[in-house]
Amino acid sequence: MLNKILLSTIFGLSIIPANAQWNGPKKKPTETKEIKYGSITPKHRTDASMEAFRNYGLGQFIHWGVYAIPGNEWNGVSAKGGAAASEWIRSWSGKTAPKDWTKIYDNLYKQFDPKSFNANAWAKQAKDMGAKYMIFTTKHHDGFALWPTKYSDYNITKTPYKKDIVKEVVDAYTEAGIDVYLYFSVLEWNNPDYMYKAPQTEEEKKKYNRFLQYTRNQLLELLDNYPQIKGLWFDGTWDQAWIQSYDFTYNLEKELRDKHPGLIIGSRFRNDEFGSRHFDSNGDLLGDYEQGWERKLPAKYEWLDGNDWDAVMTIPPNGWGYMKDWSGIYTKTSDDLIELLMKSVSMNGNFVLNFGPDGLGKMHSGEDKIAKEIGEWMKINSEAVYGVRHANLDESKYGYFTQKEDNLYLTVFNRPVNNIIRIAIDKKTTEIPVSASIIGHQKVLEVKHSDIGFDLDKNTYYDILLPKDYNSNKAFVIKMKMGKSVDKTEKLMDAKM
Ligand code: JFZ
Repeated sequence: MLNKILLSTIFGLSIIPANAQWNGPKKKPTETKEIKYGSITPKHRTDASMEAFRNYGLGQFIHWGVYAIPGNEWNGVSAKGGAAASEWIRSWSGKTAPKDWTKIYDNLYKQFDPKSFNANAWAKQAKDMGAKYMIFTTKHHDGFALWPTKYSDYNITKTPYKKDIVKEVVDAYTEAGIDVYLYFSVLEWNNPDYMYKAPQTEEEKKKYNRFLQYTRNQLLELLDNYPQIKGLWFDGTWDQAWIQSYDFTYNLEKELRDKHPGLIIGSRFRNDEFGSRHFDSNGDLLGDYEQGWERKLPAKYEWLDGNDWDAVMTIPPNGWGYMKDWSGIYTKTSDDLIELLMKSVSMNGNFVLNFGPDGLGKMHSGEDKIAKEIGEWMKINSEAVYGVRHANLDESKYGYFTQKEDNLYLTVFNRPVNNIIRIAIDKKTTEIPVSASIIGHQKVLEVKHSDIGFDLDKNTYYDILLPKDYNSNKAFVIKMKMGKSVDKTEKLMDAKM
């Protein structure tokens, strides 16, 4: 919310509309409207590509572009407070901004020569971390293209590096068995044809139409160049000019899908003719999954209304591009991130962790550390992450449930002092935990039925006894086998009052 206010008032560049807020359950419209440009995809695609998306669990985001060179500072002066985020540094303004900053920024590409860049090393790190898909910035709001686009000169071939970075990334990750999605910002700060407000005059319409055709050309070009990609991750689609182009974007979505069967597109691509974004005016999701969980998670599974979704997350509080200096800010720990990961997958979402490599192509040392720690954890516990689904149980104060067939997982973040993990099971269900163990730990855990007999309680309880000598300084996963109940819960009489 604060971020949105900042973006719209300080920079006055683009305004994220209020209907893109993700603070609670979506209000369903009370009446259905006649919509011509609404959702064109089923609520729940069941094809192989979409099933793969649902099984990823963990992903990696990479924000890379010429903003990596300054790394949120210039000549030792921090852009903190002067720019919305490190990848927004071009819009640095106020007292701390260097003289002629925009000009300096727009010439940075002449120095872009990432000598340490090794796409295979990035892919290996992502794989070791446990990522099953990755999203790569082909072009951020500054308009700089990391692939040799035919449609703009502001691209990688004009840098000393010259080579097609998007190709290197797509090839390396695909080779490593990680699915690739391409991030694409429609918004372009320094394209003279770009417009924030809807075009009014004939001349403006002509100009914006050129921009729309340019956008279409680039997208078709990306699909032609990198046919292995699984999806497109859109951004910068909140300005009025784009919102008013619903006829164009509707047809473009169809064209992209026809050209690339199985393509996965999130809800941040387009809107209907009433300006309704992410969800059309009848409340139907636009695109294949909900793309509004950015630096935040749903508090309740019910808010999601059965839609697929992903959450994208930064390690610093904000800032997606490289940030040289991590001092003086809270950076999330691997414990924080593993908890966000498990919370996401427990609600059927994918968790996507962002990395912002530096101007030479190296990850921040803090990111290296996080990737390693998450990877070590995933090596033991990933079966509670991949291919799992929301478990139909009451929330647990110890951690998060996930489920796969007859395996129920509880990732424990809060260990009780008495070492008894109490699982609440609906009395009406016949599936109960029949055995339990800690993943990565040999010992079988004792499971006891503790039918407490609370009056009017819909649940009965199963106690899992943790070995007192089992110590862990990270979250651990209790794996339970679910099976048929043998001892029937006694039917106690409920009090009449
Ligand atoms: C956008 C970009 O502006 C940012 O630089 C980064 O690439 C991020 C992944 O996406 O930022 C947004 C977009 C939407 C919201 C917030 C930040 N939103 O809807 O709350």
